Amino acid sequence: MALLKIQVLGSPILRQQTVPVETITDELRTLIDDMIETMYAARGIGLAAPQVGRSERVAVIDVEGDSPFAIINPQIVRNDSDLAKAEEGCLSIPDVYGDVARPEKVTVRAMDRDGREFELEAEGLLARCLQHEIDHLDGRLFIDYLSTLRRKAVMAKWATIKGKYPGYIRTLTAEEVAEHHHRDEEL
Ligand code: GNR
Ligand code: NI
Repeated sequence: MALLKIQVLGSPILRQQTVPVETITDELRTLIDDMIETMYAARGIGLAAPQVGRSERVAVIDVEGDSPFAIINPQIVRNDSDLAKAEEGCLSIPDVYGDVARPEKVTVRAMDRDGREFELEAEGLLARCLQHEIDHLDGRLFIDYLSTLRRKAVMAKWATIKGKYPGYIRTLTAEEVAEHHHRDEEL
């Protein structure tokens, strides 16, 4: 397995549309495994392919911390008209947070890593994470939903942070990875 580099805000691939997966190859399964490892090392609850510089329509999610799964070619087939507002962050915009209103419940149809189609009815944080990841697959980021005022504040903050990521690349530090393994041992 391998840790992947994370693309941060400013990297063009984060704004590109992804390409649906036609066949699930061993190479794609390796990508999925590496994305799961990277998500854990970065302490995220989800990670989408464009965040690791890839354009396949695939993301991984683990909201509970013990049950990672992949969504391949996901689509939202139903969403609740009730919106819920909660704070979001993104591994591609480190140290930036903002409130986003999204449908409280969604039904997502996708393929799993074995090519089987499944439907997932979700609410709460899982529903939010699914929508956040599917947004990534369409080139959208959570900051796109902020008010003009809040977005300006967030971009001003990002201007002070982005210098830490030359070439719009975030390489997880040994400390970040060590902290992850340490947490594993405690469980
Ligand atoms: O780790 C993450 N936390 C999170 C919190 C609220 C809503 C969405 C997310 S996803 C994010 C990881 C990430 O950037 N996935 O694309
Ligand atoms: Ni994200």
